[in-house]
Amino acid sequence: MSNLNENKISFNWYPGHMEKTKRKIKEIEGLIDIVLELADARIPITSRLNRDFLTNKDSILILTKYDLCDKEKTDKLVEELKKTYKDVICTYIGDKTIKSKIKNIAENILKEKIEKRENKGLIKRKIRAIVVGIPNVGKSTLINTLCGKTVAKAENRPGVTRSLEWLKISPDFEFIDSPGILGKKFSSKEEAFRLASLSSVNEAILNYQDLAIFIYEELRDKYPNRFLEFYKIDNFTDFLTDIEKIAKRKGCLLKGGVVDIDKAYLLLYQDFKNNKFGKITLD
Ligand SMILES: Nc1nc2c(ncn2[C@@H]2O[C@H](COP(=O)(O)OP(=O)(O)OP(=O)(O)O)[C@@H](O)[C@H]2O)c(=O)[nH]1
Ligand SMILES: [Mg+2]
Repeated sequence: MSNLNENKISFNWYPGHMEKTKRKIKEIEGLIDIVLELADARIPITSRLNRDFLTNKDSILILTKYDLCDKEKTDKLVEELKKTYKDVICTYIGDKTIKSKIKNIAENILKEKIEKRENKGLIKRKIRAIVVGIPNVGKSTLINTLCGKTVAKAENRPGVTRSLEWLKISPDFEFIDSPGILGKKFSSKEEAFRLASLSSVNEAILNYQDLAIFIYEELRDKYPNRFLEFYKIDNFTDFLTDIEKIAKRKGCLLKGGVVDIDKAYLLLYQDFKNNKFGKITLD
């Protein structure tokens, strides 16, 4: 049974710049050869864009943060996703093969188009690739890797990239970096909380109690031993009992030794966000 209060999870985060981004992408759609859609390897299904733009373009799905995921689970989902995309690849920071992989796949997909241009006697031009995905998934980081130097600002919070940016440093590609996009509405509370727990939703709108309940339940159901071992708890009782135990163990206390429950909620979220429970896949 879930402790989550359905009435409290009404948050939606859809700032104006997301709508603007979609509009701007539609305006330049004709210039784009290929879409690199990024999703988080820990939530490969939930973190995909439900796109109503760039629908006629060839797309490669690139799962980032593969270093943080539960590979056995994610690899199974990759096989499923291959039915929907031209190709699906996984990557991580420091992946030395990603550059050649993307180049080969893109050239292969665009072979006919490139040959047509050559046959018309047009000069060879770089492949124009747009990188899209939810906030904080690693779009700017990937572009920096592919360009071999820092050309785009990347930080661990959503909403770092604010506008479409053409980056022309790579010898083979012109990349367009784009601000993160989410759907107008989350389709379920699980979707909303999975995205929020992995830092794709602005922290300012989060209710840490709800988030802590969600994380507690996900770990209890999917990775119970890791949770128990990390907080040195013998077994699961219920959320309130267990969060109080954590609060006491971790010194989340107010004056007079009273449990600081809000601090404990925040601690659980931060431990989760900082990958303290090992490699996980929630989808
Ligand atoms: N562990 C790990 N961290 C990653 C990976 N890719 C990106 N990151 C981190 O994720 C955070 C967000 O990266 P960005 O490249 O800024 O993400 P973005 O999609 O451009 O984000 P917005 O512009 O805010 O939408 C940064 O702290 C990166 O270092 C990865 O493969 N593995
Ligand atoms: Mg960015």
